[in-house]
Amino acid sequence: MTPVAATRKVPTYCYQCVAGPDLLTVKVQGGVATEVEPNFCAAAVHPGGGKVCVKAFGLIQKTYNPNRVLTPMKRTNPRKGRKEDPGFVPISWEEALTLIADKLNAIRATGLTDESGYPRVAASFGGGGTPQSYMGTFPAFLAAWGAVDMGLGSGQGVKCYHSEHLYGEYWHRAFIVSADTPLCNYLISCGSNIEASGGVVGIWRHSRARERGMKRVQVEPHLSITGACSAQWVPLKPKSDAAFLFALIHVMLHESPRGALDLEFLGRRTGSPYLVGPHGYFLRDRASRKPLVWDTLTGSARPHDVPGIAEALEGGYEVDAIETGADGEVLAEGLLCGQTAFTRMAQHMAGYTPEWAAGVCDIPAETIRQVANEYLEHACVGETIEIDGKTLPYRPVAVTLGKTVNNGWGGYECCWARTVLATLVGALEVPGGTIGTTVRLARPMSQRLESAKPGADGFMHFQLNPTDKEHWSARPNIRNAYRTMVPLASDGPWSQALGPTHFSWMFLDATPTGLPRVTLPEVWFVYRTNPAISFWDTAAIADKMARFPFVVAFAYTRDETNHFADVLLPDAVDLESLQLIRIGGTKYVEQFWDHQGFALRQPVVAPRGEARDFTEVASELAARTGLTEGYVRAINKGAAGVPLKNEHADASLPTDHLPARDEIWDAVCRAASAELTEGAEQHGLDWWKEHGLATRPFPRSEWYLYPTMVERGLRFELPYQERLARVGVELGRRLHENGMDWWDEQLKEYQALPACKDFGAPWLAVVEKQGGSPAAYPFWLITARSMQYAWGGNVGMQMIKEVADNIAGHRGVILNAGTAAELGIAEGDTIEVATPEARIRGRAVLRQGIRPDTLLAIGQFGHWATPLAKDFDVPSMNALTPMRMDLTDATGSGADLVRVSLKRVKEAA
Ligand SMILES: Nc1nc2c(c(=O)[nH]1)N[C@H]1C(S)=C(S)[C@@H](COP(=O)(O)OP(=O)(O)OC[C@H]3O[C@@H](n4cnc5c(=O)[nH]c(N)nc54)[C@H](O)[C@@H]3O)O[C@H]1N2
Ligand SMILES: Nc1nc2c(c(=O)[nH]1)N[C@H]1C(S)=C(S)[C@@H](COP(=O)(O)OP(=O)(O)OC[C@H]3O[C@@H](n4cnc5c(=O)[nH]c(N)nc54)[C@H](O)[C@@H]3O)O[C@H]1N2
Ligand code: SF4
Ligand SMILES: [Mo]
Repeated sequence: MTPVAATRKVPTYCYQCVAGPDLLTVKVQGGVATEVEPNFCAAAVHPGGGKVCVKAFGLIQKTYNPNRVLTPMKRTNPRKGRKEDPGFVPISWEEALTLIADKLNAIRATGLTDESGYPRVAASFGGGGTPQSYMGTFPAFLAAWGAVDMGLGSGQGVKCYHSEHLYGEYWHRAFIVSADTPLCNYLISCGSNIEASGGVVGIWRHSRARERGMKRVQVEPHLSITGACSAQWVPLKPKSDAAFLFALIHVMLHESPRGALDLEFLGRRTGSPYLVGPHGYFLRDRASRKPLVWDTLTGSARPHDVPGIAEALEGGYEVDAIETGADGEVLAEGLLCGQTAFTRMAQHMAGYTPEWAAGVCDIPAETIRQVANEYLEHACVGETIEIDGKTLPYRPVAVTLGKTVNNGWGGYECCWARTVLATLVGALEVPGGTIGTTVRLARPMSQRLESAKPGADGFMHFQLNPTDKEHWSARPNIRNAYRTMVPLASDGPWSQALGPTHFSWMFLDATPTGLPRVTLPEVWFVYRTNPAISFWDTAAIADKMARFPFVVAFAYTRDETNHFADVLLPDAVDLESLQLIRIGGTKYVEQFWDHQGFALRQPVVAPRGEARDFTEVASELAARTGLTEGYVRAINKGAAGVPLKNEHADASLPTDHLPARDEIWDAVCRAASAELTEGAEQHGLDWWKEHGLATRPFPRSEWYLYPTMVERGLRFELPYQERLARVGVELGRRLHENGMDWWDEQLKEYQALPACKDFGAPWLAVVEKQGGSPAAYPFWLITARSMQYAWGGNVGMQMIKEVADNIAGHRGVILNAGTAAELGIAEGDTIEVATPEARIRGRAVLRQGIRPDTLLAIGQFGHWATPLAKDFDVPSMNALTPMRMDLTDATGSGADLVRVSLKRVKEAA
């Protein structure tokens, strides 16, 4: 018996899904973790009351999972393949690290990049950046190493919130867009499944808002858990959200009085009054080249930033101006006819009536009008609210988009429409409205508002990848060619993972004209990602992995990706290792705090077996590759999350020797304390271990970008995308100059005012290209989150499965009960869902709450190597979704849906 005195409660954090981090305490008895509890001490500062979700309660089982990899292993079977047994045998850390260091040192001797110019070392991390909160100082090792290809993707990015990431950040510093839920009264949620995906904080905020009377309208083909607890469900056809949103704009522009809109916001805070010339570009002042507006006070055209003008929002004017297009070409000069961008938009939207949309998205025109009018009625145009002593606009209406709406064809149009809907009533970045969470492409990354720096034409600066002749990058730095192909992906630390990451896989066998031949990385590090399950066309991905010469996988259990590894390294998992991270401020999914600071993850229990802390592994690799100095320098510069030297303290580590793990984190802790308290405190690791977190207030007014825009005299770059139209023409020229015509369909997406199309059509066309007849594949197969699972990251835990299996839909493929009756399918029957190229089988789960033409495969299952999960017998849509150029949009993303056939193959037992 363990004496009661040996019971401790240890504070730590959970960041198993992107909706975190959240805070918990773990009860430890006699050195064994026995219970997870909320961190009640953090209840006052954490926006979810210091609570965690069921996934965090799974951490105890995660630690003691009998299927963990607990020693380093090496492959003994040189043949790699899904059907090949890797023949992993335990080896010592010494042997494992020597194997890896030998490969790395050989690379350093030959050169970091290969004959194509691509890094010989690649590294892939999964789930939306969450691994970074678990991998200690590994980023410092990568920084010391030099060129690394971090763009061999899994499902994150291109299957995720991709258009939102790129456009959201471009327009309003919103890597993720959220409603200002605590104040919002009317929310249109297009496939944002927040009750499953929003984490503790999101769910808490939404439940309070609904209790308060916020009306949430859930627009999606299947009645998700979020739809089920919304006021209204609008079951539209998959991939038709743009039509729905365009029709909402139409109603507001063409069926509502102008006075219902926020004319002042449009005129002052957006590019709406800018005059657009005959060629579609802004009309500019001949001398200063600034865009012109029509000043109603003087009755003349004036540059947009002249003080004291009153911009005309609508109309056409003849003005003396210059119109310049791509590559600085002068298209027209002299007396030119210009119309305001707003007028252009109004004309552009004239045809997108609710009746037109009804035919596309299968929602009655009257429902569309009802939603548009309710949105306007709730917008409170003209009202203000006081926050932190500042008077701000109050616009309690918002639109949010979920993952399939957000990426692939139609993603741009949906993001544009959503953001225009906010600007029409002045609800962008103001209390109650549509707001951003954080930045990942703009800098500085830790200060969202600070990143809103003045740029050209009165808009915010955004570092687009250059498209001019001199600076366009003809030679990509990594295999997915984000710098060459995707101006909006920018070129920061996150850009590689936000490029078209499927290209790295697709182009291995056939690199299209103009790009250097895509090569296999010589060493590939993988951690907390499982592309063989989470990406598209998973069978082909697995085959390609089998050709990688040397794969080092940090392994928690065996899985479908580390099945192809050469070396498995057991990392000390969540409750066994050490790291300090930033918490609070504003962060996705709905983490909006009134505090900010740091939290520590600490070894609650000793690592099991030979599992090692990531920081120790990173230090060893640095030492064995002769990179100690650069590694420590990177840590000093902030690669462990906090620069060790700031204006208040200097906790820098000497670079002449390798510091021990605790020495590193002690320094990080002291720098963090100093930063937080402006030098008043410099608590070390022991203090943080005891307290777990420290915060200081974060002003709520900083949730909103609007005050910064006003302060800096900036306008939101909406509705008219003049810059992007120009960039598209330039990119097209550069590509064509290099014989690259395979991006022409994507180039059409660069439009100043996007046209709405049938965005489902490309998927139907693919059926034909695969040799099928569209009529034989009448169903859409879509996917949705499960609240209990974090992607496929915790599928190996019996306790999580037990909870999830009590929630409808987890055991098979969901289909409409009426459809099932027509096809003679009963609950539990084995069904086959197929494309012309692949098929999956699973149990039929019958529901009323799904469109008759839609099937749903929840989560990402279909595992064949992960212990426990491989026996679930639940299929994955990823075996059916192809990876193709014609399903890739201009930002380089695709979407998680596919056209399929359906038949019964076996009666339920
Ligand atoms: N069908 C379908 N596919 C999807 C999606 C979908 O909705 N449906 N969503 C897509 C999206 S949006 C995303 S972001 C991606 C996410 O996809 P990925 O980032 O690839 O995530 P996972 O599949 O969860 O892979 C995580 C892996 O890490 C392992 N792991 C868990 N904990 C630890 C640990 O402590 N240490 C180590 N070493 N390994 C650990 C798990 O065993 C698992 O193999 O998936 C995409 N794929
Ligand atoms: N518990 C948990 N939370 C998570 C994650 C997790 O794995 N587990 N993953 C995190 C990550 S990386 C992400 S990207 C987010 C994803 O967060 P969400 O986007 O909120 O999540 P999903 O449930 O995948 O979104 C799918 C919803 O979109 C609907 N849908 C599918 N196709 C369409 C369409 O064409 N139009 C419309 N309107 N709706 C459609 C589906 O019916 C479903 O309800 O969740 C994050 N939070
Ligand atoms: S919502 Fe995500 S980060 Fe928060 S406790 Fe649950 S799994 Fe952990
Ligand atoms: Mo994601």
